[in-house]
Amino acid sequence: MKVLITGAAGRLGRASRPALHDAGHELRSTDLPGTTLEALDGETLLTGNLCDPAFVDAALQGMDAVVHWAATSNEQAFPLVLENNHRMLFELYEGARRHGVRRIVYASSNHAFGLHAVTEKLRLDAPYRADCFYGLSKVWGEELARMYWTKHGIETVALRIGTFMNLPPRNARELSSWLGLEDLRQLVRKSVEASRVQFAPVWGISANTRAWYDMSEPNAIGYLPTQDAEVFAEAVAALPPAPADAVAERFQGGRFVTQSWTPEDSRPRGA
Ligand code: 15L
Repeated sequence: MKVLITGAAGRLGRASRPALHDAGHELRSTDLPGTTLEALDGETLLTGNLCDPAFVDAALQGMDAVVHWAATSNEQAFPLVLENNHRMLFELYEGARRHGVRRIVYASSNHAFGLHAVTEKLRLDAPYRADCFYGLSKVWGEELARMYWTKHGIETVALRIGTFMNLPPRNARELSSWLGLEDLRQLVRKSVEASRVQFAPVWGISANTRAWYDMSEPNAIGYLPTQDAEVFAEAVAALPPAPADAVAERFQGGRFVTQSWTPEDSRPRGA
């Protein structure tokens, strides 16, 4: 299959490209001008800004599918999120319409659900609870993708990525949210290769014992994670304790929730 990878020089792009390459897919990879990237055998590299429709046309020409990692990937000033997440996604899906692209694998995020309490176990149809503007852009992105399936027949696998750092878990939260490298590779390959997915959300984490998601629920791509952050639990317990943060400990989104949080005693009276 001919696959475009965006954000190819980022953490997720770098880690997932070999999986698609080794599976025999023909890769065209993009990132912003100035990024350094070494091409894999047969891979074509292209630099430019996906907010520019002319670059989107050049990138999508002849592609069957897109793995879209490019985005602002944490909480930032709203105008930046608006440009790199909302606007870029609009340009990409409009480009997909122009070029007859069959499927987009979309990097959604656990932060679209980050205001759920850590005591909850979510199923795939759980209500969105964004924890910041970045998380909110992922809610918008999932709904945009669902709309493009229904109105234009462009399929999307929405990967609700937990924590992928290409490292073992670094704290207690990551024992729940961790995604291991082998599972990431399986996830991306199945997202591209599964037949007929329509609009399909999938939790992008490993089979973590402490997962906040019901990983026993079947998903449309047949993703079956094999790694579990729990094997690192002892090592995590031995780390120096992180500074206490009652808000972060209460919500799945962790410190993304604490950022720009108004303490209860500073809120409008009666709130
Ligand atoms: C995300 O969505 C971010 O892109 C990533 O940098 C991590 O912070 C991750 O979530 C997380 O929740 O750990």
